[in-house]
Amino acid sequence: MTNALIVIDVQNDFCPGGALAVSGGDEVVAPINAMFGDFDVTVLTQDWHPAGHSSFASSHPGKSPFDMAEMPYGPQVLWPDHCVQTSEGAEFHPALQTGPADMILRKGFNPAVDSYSAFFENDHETATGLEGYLRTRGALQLTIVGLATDYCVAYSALDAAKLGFEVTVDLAACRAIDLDGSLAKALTGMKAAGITLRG
Ligand code: VGL
Ligand code: ZN
Repeated sequence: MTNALIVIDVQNDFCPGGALAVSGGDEVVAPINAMFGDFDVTVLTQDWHPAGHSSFASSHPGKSPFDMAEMPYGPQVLWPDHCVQTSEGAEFHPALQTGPADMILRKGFNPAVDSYSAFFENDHETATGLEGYLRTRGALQLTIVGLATDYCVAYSALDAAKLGFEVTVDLAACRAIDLDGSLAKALTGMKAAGITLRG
């Protein structure tokens, strides 16, 4: 059985001091570095938005960060500007080992559509190509870790389960944003989808 580690968005902007800091976000780095050797396939994802991205509150006059907006593909949380392509905030946390990664996947580069999931953009239709990569590498069992538990980790895990992968989320190597009960909702949804929650 080929297993894969998918490390979601361990970037400066999601760590303390960053533009969309997740509480304790930097605490995932050490456990993730310790996991690389246990997997046949390793993928890092990077949230990678153009300046002026439609998920930024600053792109919606009169809106503030964490307000909601109605997009053609459904409701969307508006975020502070974060992970702007080539900015320091978009770089991986400096202590994250990137050497062991087989592939680095960037997402969220479409100006009009956000992409929480590593598999599909938020329209739930536009594929990132990760499914094909994992299948052609023969990976069937996925362990997903990183930031943030209730957004990009949960959306990636739910899509992976829907695609038929056997999915584990290791919560010891994840941290959450927890906006209006989003963490509880994400955990309930992942359990209902048959995802194994560890840690
Ligand atoms: C994320 C909000 C906006 C994440 C990315 O990585 O969970 N959350 N962009
Ligand atoms: Zn983002």
